[in-house]
Amino acid sequence: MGITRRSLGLILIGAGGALLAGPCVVRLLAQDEAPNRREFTIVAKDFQYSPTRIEVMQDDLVKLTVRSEDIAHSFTIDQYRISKRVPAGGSTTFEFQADKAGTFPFYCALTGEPGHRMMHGELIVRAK
Ligand SMILES: [Cu+2]
Repeated sequence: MGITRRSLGLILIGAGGALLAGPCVVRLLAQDEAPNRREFTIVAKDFQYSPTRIEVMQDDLVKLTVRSEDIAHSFTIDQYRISKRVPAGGSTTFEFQADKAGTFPFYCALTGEPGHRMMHGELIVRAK
């Protein structure tokens, strides 16, 4: 008995099929676990942010635009090491992955005028 040429061919085809199936399975899983994309715009004006509260799920990919409708401001979240300057009358857009769950204050770190210190809000990241 032993392996005939024909059955050897079938075995090889079988092995090839398994190899091809491998990456497909991985790709499907990766798609399943792809982070949700969330998009927000925060307006800074009169030493206030609006809205003052942003809520996302842990691991969401967050795209944030912060727009100033008056003077220059900043947008800072210490725990996420985010600190962005927002130009007067302009905006800044950035992305981050909300991988840490919890409530994280955001604030304006500029010091030129006392009003900046009143600018507060919070990012809420709900645990998965
Ligand atoms: Cu400010």
